Amino acid sequence: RHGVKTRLLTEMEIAGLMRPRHPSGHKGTYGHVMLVGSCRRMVGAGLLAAHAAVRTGAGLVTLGVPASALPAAAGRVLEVMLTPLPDNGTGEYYADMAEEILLAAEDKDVLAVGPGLGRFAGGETFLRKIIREWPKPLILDADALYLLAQDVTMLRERTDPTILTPHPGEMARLLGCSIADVQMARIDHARTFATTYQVTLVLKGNYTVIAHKTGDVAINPTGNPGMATGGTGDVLTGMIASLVAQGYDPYEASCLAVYLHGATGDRLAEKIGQQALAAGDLIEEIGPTWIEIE
Ligand code: NPW
Ligand code: AMP
Ligand code: MG
Repeated sequence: RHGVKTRLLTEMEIAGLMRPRHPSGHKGTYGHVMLVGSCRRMVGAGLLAAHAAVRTGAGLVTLGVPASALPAAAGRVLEVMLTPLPDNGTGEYYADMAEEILLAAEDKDVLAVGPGLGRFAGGETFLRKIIREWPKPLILDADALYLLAQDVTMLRERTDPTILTPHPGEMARLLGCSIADVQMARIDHARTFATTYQVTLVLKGNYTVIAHKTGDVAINPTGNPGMATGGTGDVLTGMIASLVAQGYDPYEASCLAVYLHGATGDRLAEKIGQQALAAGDLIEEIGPTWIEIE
């Protein structure tokens, strides 16, 4: 492999990526995020992602939820718009919903699928249609990665920018190997996946690896084990989606969001301790952390 770079992200590089808001900017300037997730059992996951997208600067944020889970999601994050999606009758998604999602997302700038999506029969067909037909940046996380693991090669049908954010368990499932195998060669696995499928691959965990489709790799030094708690990954997905909606390049958005997410966790750990750190607290600390870095 010639010319591919591996580097540690620095605060200076991240500060250089951060863009000031334009004096005459309006909510249309900063993009519209569409998230799909939050089934009734995990309504919090999509709400965390959506709230994080708001706090990272997106102009507008819409969260799609199964129709009968909408009352449970309503009013929790006032800035977020909700869209009812096909429901199997119990607050879980119904497989035949790709068309409706594509329609709901038509005027949005980025689509992120997965936080609290659930794992439903026929989900693979649903995801394949989204991968084929969604013509703007796509982020796949959490249960969308579970569905993708049914047939990873469906990614070859994707032509537009794509970001995957697996934790080591999800990465192992995508590769059909053990978590120990993933952890033994994190950089190699991330790079090979990104170049093979031409996606941005964010392999999470201590020293998150961000691999570009060309094979370039960035390693993130921020974050701490206080972040090993439910919902922190969902927050990251919302942050990446927010930056992509604002026009950041998908790889730069991933590097910036991962660094900022970890630095926010570090700042919060100073304040309340690793033990007490909760995903929702991260969201309120994104702004102060951004200011500190910029
Ligand atoms: P083990 O066995 O614990 O050692 P899954 P999920 C492994 C939603 N959520 N290093 C882990 O290993 C999500 O959005 C909802 C090593 C286990 O085997 C999804 O929709 C919340 N191993 C859904 O839940 C808050 C690691 O991965 C496996 C690892 C399922 O997501 C919580 C677990 O992964 C949650 O976000 C690491 N760093 N990290 C809500 N409030 O609504 C993970 N593993 O089976 O894919 O399930 O990640 O829990
Ligand atoms: P998820 O498992 O999808 O909820 O994602 C967990 C998030 O917390 C990811 O962004 C991880 O990188 C981060 N995280 C979890 N454990 C650690 C750790 N020990 N050090 C740094 N970051 C972590
Ligand atoms: Mg997750």
